[in-house]
Amino acid sequence: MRGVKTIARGALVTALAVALVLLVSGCVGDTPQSVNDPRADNAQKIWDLFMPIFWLSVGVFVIVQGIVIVALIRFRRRPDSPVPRAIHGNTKLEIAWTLAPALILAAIAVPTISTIADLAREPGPEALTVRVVGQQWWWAFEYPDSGVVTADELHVPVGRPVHLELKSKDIIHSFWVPKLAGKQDVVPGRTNRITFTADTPGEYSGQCAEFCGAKHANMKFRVIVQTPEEFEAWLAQQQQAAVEPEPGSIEAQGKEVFMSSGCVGCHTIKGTDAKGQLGPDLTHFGSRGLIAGGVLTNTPENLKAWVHDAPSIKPGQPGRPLGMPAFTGLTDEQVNALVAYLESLK
Ligand code: HEC
Ligand SMILES: [Cu+2]
Repeated sequence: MRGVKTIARGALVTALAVALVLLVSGCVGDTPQSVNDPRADNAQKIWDLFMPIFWLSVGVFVIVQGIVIVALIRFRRRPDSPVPRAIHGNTKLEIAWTLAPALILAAIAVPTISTIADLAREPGPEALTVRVVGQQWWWAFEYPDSGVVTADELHVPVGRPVHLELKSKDIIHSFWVPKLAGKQDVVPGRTNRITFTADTPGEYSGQCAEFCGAKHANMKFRVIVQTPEEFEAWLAQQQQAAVEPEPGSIEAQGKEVFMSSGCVGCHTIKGTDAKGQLGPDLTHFGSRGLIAGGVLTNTPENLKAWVHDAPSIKPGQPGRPLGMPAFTGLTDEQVNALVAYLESLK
């Protein structure tokens, strides 16, 4: 008996230690995709709804577990205890524990429904509209008022409502930037909406939050919140045609490789013959910080690796090669020229 008790005590201490480590690990500093640090009205409203419900749940948990523990200890079997009297139901108790949760749920429903309605409200005419197109496995961002098209990075001004029209090219995705706005499904054949007003400039990471196939985990993006002046400057720059390389330069060679290697079938570079629609618009690729749904940061070395063998960097499902193909046939010199050209497209 002694041995069993010692083992049980050891197991309990170990379990508590593990639980404590897990609890404390929630306090680590840098949490780029945490909802508990809202930086926009949308995320703030959800957080303000979540906290009271969380503490209410803690109260329910403590009361229910307290009653269970008291009952276990007080009414436990003792050596000389008689066989307990059998009882059949208790109407008063049953009404009480049916009514109490119903009342709690009704109380939670009031602020929940009003928050849903609040978040779904149409923004005013001053809002910036951006069309977000989710596709396996990257995000395109289109600014219909200025004709700008980009990928991987959504630029928005601070303090101005942003109205996202969410569309899908293929299957269901979900758009989620935890610090700015709640999740919203992106469904083929319909347009869903998110409105938020960011309150702090900075970079916020986002992620597809609906399993959408082999590369789902690499369907990331970034929201760059800028001051209105920075944002207008960025927009003006993105509206320009692609930079034209100096004749005879390595960038000019790269452009030639690009135009003759099949890249044009899938990519657009405005002002050139590249008019493909399958992959991201590369007109200003050099001004972006991420490659291919955030699987790499945009550096010349990473871009080189990507152009050489994209499928091994962003692995998918064998036999179903969706996405960018490998270009292992290109020489090192050709890839270096391509990289110089693409990085010059600021
Ligand atoms: C069959 C279509 C196809 C061809 C051909 C193709 N690409 Fe792509 N490319 C894509 C797709 C799709 C993506 C997005 C992949 C992803 O995010 O998973 C992509 C992504 C990229 C990116 C990253 C863009 C960004 O903003 O993140 C670059 C750069 C790129 N391709 C360059 C090239 C070059 C250079 C060539 C020619 C050597 C080429 N591509 C040929 C389909 C293609
Ligand atoms: Cu997705």
